Amino acid sequence: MTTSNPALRNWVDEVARHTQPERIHWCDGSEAENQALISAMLTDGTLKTLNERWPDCYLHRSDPNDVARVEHVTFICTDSEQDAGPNNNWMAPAEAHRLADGLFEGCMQGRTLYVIPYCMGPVDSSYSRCGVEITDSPYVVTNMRIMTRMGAAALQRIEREGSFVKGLHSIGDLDPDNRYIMHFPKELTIKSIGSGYGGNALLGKKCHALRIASYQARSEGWLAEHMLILGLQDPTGRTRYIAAAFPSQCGKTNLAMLVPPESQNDWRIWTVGDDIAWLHPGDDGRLYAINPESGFFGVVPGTGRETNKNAFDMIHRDTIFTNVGLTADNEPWWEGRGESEPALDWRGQPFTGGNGDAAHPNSRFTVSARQNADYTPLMDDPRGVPISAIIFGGRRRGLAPLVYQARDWQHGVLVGASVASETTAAAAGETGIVRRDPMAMKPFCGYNFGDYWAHWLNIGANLSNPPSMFHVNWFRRDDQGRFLWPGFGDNLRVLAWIIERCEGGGRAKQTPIGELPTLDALDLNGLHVPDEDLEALLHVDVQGWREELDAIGKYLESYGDRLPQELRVEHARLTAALR
Ligand code: OXD
Ligand code: MN
Repeated sequence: MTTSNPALRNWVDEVARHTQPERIHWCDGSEAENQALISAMLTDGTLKTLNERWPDCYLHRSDPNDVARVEHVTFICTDSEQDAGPNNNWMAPAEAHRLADGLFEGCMQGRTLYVIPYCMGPVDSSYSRCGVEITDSPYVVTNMRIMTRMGAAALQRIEREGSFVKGLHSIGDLDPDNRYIMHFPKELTIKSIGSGYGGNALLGKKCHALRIASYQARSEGWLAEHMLILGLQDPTGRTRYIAAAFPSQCGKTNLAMLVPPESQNDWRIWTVGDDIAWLHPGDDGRLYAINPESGFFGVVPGTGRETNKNAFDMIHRDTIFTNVGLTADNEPWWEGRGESEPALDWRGQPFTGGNGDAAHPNSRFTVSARQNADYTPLMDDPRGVPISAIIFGGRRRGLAPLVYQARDWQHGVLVGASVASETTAAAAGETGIVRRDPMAMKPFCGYNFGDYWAHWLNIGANLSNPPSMFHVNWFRRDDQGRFLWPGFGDNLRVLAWIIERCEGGGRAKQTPIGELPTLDALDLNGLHVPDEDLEALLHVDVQGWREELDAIGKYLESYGDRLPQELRVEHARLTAALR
């Protein structure tokens, strides 16, 4: 296979001359190709089979130094440093190319160079965008086949349209000192070397669908966001769609495939996406969302029958597990699986219980979205789904109440820009540190946050029927560290209130930070939450918020003259309300 697109042909030739692979393989995305790759990986040990109760499931163990995204060596290479902003690491494009080209030189000797044409979003959607990833990792190919629309149909679209994002990836020598994830937004180019980990290596995902796409979306009038998309069907059968931005490992996948509690079983959730949303203004003044992905690259630990039954069930067949433990009878094992015992840890060492986690805290499953019991064909609808509510949230043990509503879009943008959350194992570095993570996009925005907030404000100003905006926090704890809210399926109760609010109903009280449910507003039928817990969850600690507002103000001002004036006004308004 090759291509009629000269730009693509020339680029592949040029990369091949530079990286010197032993052979070149153009991926068609077929089942036969997938099977051939899997058997080769089983032979060389890249993949291991699991027992017969896990049909077509495989275990991959990555290099122990290569298990998460690496934000400190992720660069946005715009001409001016200001355009990348204080939210990004920046390198001048020429210097970044020089550095990357040095590392890529000859790096594929003895390896196969795979050419992966892919489409982010339904192949027939005008909102979708195509890319081509060149990689020397067959593990990346099999993952990209699940996570994107990969192969012949994508290539045909590229040949029709002529444009595509160029992503060059090599696992290199896996030396952390030679690891770089570089983005050249103006050139629609990505160069990633030295890591085989999903977020660094499956270039369609974070690199293309968020960092490059957010940059493109700014000039084209749309938004590329780190958001799940779900449909909430009420007992009358009507479905409304919600997009929600939470940082990595804050429960996007769980919320997107939530199982309603027994007392609420006349409600239903439909999963449109669990990680990324591309949002476009529609002709009717509403915002429409597509999920550019076609699979889930989810966090395994904590996935259990009780916490996320849909995910638990869907990962029992046709799933690639990365860095989980193994039981003595060759089943994947992870903390929260709730059954049997690990014999080996994620490194393949005997697990004694004293040596930390059996599954790495950032171990992952890769699985097709169609295996989810809450799959909806709307996921493949080229028009996307109309969004009624946008939710922001983070992992905060204190301060942020269970839920509150922003007054309007402009206030909502400030709420989104102020999101703070405790760091998690999805990125290398210390966990549990509270940091600002505006719109959950800190690691993923491909340009200056100041310009990004201005773009958000613009988008809202041009919507005649914008979504309502909310903030949630499922992670409130008391002084002893006990969670105040059960979370998981019971989060439906909060979503139901949110939808009521969007429709002009729902009991709410005005507070300086926004509107909160009154104590009797959430449907708590079938759930026991002690009164004092509910009061704490729905309490606004005015003194604490004054301090928070000070910190938010300092953070926003670090964007200097790129900070939109509207956010200063909004911040001043909130500060006055708290006085
Ligand atoms: C992810 C992440 O993998 O956010 O989705 O790290
Ligand atoms: Mn994510």
